[in-house]
Amino acid sequence: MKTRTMNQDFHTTARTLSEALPYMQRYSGAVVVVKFGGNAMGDADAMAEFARDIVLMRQVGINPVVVHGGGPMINEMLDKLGIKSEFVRGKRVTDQATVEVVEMVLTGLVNKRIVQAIMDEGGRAVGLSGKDDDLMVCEADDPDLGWVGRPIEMNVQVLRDLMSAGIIPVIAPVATGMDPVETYNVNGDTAAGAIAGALRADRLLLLTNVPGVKDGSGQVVTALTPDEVRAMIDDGTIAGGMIPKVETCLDALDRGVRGVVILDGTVPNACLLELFTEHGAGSLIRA
Ligand code: X2W
Repeated sequence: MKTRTMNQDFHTTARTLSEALPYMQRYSGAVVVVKFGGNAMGDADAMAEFARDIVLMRQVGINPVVVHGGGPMINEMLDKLGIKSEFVRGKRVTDQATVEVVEMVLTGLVNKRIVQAIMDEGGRAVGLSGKDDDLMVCEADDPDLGWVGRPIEMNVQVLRDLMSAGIIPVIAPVATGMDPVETYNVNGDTAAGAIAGALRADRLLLLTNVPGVKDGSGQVVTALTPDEVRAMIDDGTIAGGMIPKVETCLDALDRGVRGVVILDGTVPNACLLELFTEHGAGSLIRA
């Protein structure tokens, strides 16, 4: 025989689930592109937790698409190989030797780690890069940067095919050029914005290691319009590494993404907090 003592924690769990219903209904069938930056990845436990959130999203009827970075992992491998690397305006100057390392690290180590983490939580995931099925075709972004790509043509049918089969696509930001022998290194945020735009995604979540866009007094702004973002760039409130990030957001909104959120991916359950609670997380930018 078993007896039951009702514990407050179980009630809280049940209430939390119940309160999430309207959000689950709102996002049912939605396409949510999640950019998982190298700085947000952390240790194996943090990776497992991220994967669990993604699998939960899929379980409640959302179509998550993961686009990852891996800048710190590329740095580590370049260091081991004794290849020097520098960034100009937030992008890695990428010569031939560097692009080979970028492709190996992103499409190999990092991509497969995320795919495995999602499968470990009971989801189905397939890893691909911009090269697969010509998903993302690039041209040189800036001659000074070498093999850094700017997406010029997107073919997202492969993502729709995977999503409709219940499979979570996990994409490494590496692409071909108009000449298929070329390999381009694409900034992870840029790739996520281009993919979200081509999918006309309902949400693009940019997971990073800062809590969002901050105002003049250092407070995180929870919601802002593209015009407000432009004004904050002009008056210097948004500066440094946040500029390319918000520019990616504005570009994604121009391409038809409904809303973009910059949030701290190192906070536990960051995606769930954003999608399924009144509280939300980070800074939401939408028209
Ligand atoms: C990036 C690609 C990886 C990336 C790089 O080489 O580091 C360029 O800078 P995070 O972790 O999202 O920063 N590409 C052109 O974006 O990683």
